[in-house]
Amino acid sequence: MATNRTFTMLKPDAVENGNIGAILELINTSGFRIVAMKLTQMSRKDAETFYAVHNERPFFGELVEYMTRGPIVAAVLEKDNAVEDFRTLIGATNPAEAAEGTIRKKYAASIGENAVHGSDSDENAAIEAAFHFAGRELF
Ligand code: 3AN
Repeated sequence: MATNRTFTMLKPDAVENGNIGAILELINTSGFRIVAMKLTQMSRKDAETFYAVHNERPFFGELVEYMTRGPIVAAVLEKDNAVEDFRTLIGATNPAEAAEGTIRKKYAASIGENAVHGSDSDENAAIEAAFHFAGRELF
């Protein structure tokens, strides 16, 4: 995958709260091109694998429950400097610390349910995109 791509999930709370459209609008107007997208639901095994890096953390069980409780929107986004610019657009992990205008400031309720995921490196963006999408689903 090119280094100008990142991977995102609009998490179950964002979908439940009817915020898919508003968040995609922010993504588009911030200059990201959607190159892949689907509504899907993670199984327990999917979530445990996707978040394996956190499996020793005290919130791991809660994180897996949350991420599997309903559908998510998975997407791959393209833009110059995509990973860093998207992390800026989503804001801090804890919405209480997220900057004004960020997606988490606007749409996230708590550190545990924070509306949206953004890859933290080009390497992880490629791994996460490949977890959810086949090559032929990327445009
Ligand atoms: P980010 O999503 O900003 O990259 P990470 O990778 O540190 O943050 O955490 C992954 C996910 O784990 C977060 N999006 C959040 O849902 C959950 N999480 C992180 N820290 C906590 C915490 N202290 N308590 C509960 N859930 C957390």
